Amino acid sequence: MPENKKEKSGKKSADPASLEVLDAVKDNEDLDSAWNRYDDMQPQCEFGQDGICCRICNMGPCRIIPGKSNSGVCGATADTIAARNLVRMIAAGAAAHSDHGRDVVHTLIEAIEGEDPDYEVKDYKKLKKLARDFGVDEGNGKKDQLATNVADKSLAEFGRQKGVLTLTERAPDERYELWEEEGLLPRGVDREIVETMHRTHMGVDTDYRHILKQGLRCALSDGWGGTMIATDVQDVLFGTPEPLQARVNLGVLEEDSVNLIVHGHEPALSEVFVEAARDPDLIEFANDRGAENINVAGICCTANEILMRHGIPVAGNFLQQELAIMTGMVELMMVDVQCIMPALSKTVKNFHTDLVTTSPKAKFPGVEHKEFSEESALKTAKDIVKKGIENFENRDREEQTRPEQKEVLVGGFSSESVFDFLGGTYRSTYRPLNDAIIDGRLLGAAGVVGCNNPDTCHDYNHTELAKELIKNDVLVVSTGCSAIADGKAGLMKPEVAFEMAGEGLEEICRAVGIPPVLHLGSCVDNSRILTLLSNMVAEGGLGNDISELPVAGAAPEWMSEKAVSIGFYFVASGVYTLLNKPFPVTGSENVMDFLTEDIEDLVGGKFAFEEDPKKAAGLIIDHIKVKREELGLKQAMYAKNG
Ligand code: SF4
Ligand code: MSK
Repeated sequence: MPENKKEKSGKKSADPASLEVLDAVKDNEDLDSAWNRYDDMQPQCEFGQDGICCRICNMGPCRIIPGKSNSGVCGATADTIAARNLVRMIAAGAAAHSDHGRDVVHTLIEAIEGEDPDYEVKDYKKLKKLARDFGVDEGNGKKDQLATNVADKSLAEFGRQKGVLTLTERAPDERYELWEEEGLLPRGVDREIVETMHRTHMGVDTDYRHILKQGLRCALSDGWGGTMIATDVQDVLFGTPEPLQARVNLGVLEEDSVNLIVHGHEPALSEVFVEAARDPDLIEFANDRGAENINVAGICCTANEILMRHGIPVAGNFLQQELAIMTGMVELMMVDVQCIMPALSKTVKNFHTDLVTTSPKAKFPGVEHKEFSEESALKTAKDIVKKGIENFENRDREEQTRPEQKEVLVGGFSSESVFDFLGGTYRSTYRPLNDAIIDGRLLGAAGVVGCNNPDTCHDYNHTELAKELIKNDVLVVSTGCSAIADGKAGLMKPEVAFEMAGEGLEEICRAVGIPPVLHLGSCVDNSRILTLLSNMVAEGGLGNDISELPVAGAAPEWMSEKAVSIGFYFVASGVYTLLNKPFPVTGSENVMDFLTEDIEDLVGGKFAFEEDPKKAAGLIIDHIKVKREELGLKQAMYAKNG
């Protein structure tokens, strides 16, 4: 069994609320959790961990055993097999993000063309910016015409067969030219995913470098295509987030209110769900049933979406989805797509919680399905809210566990609003940020993102890494479950900078009132980080390409295929990217060398793997210092960063 933080710390989670719930249910033999199931799974298959098993054709399954079977039946080597497996993970991750993006565009179309639609364009400025970036005709100047043109263009981007994804032009010129030279400029995401699957079919692409290059291109079509369109169109439809305050952790569940949880990724239904829960008739219905109010809270990235735009409380991140139900306080959990544990359907059988699936793409056996469509979104949302209210009387107050822990956070940052804050009185500008890096008040910046995984003490790596970075004057931006972990740990309160940040970062946080860790949103909002990096280059003074910036990325508790795609699009964009555990390719020395060394010559970014968050922070800081030196910047202003 691999060494991990769970063994070292002896804890399943760094989060006291999660530990409290796990402790409360530990004697219930009918209940299990991701942690128990992970333990039951030990030892995990080493061939799988090393990425050297192949079952893509029926001559297999094959596994590489050095000295016995050095290749598959077809002759595929460990290098080929590991590379193929990895890029298939990228294709699946890119598909998940991008299908999400496509659905958001369909919601935009409903907003424009629907009869009595439940959606409208909320950010016209962003719509115009997107139209300009897409080079689309502004039509008759009317909002609907412009939105139609943007929606048509966005949809066409997904299946783009020829040419290049338009939004890659947001990257610095040098980056774009590098992608062009290396044959990495992506076409439409559908096209890249299909080609990735084709190339990794039995008997097609055999050269691991060539396979991995296609992985990079596929990931770029996600980051600068499907994912970026998802974020931008969501901002157009639901509004670009602005800084706001919210609460986070299981303590947001309320004793006297109907607790409804939304979990998954796509905000189209959860946006109207929030609206439905504020409906006076439904609140009155809840009051009649003995509840004081209707309390909507979120899990995972759906949580981040409605937190960012409405300040809706977050109940928890990925590993807390089962725990929320185990509190016995949740009347209903509504789920859509991605990161929803199949185990939920069994967990709810032990509690009064109703589980409802909503996406046409995701049903669970034995679980009620109330299908969402844009045409009847509000009606569906109201039906689900009502169902949750009706379940309020079934809560067993004797059996519930009520964790007290909840933290305050300031979230709602975007690539636009962060830098309004940082000093752009008359216009958004990255000048103050770049200047802070140039004069050494900030050492640099890091994006810490991604999932939880029971192979690592829950939240520990996220929070320890962030603490270590801010202590060393590295501004942290965060998304996904990592952002939720940091929020729970109190790292998203401006005042935490006074206790935990280095002197330079503290000075900036004090001057502009921001926390040292900025919540940038959900997993698709990693595209905000790409935009932010491009804007930093465009502002000037920090080189001509993303790879020159004193920045890094990290996913210190990663688990999903989406995280693999995200890691690859960051590296392909020139970012040094650190993961706690390697990708499942360790059975191929060549593939490992390519990812941690050779890839840097190709794209300027590379991967590093380090499980200990303090050592990981050290690697990031060393990398940032090298970049500063290469830029000829004086080292950081404050002695400890010297
Ligand atoms: Fe085995 Fe080759 Fe078939 Fe893979 S493609 S299962 S290595 S024979
Ligand atoms: S939800 S992809 S566990 S970050 Fe986006 Fe969290 Fe990872 Fe899912």
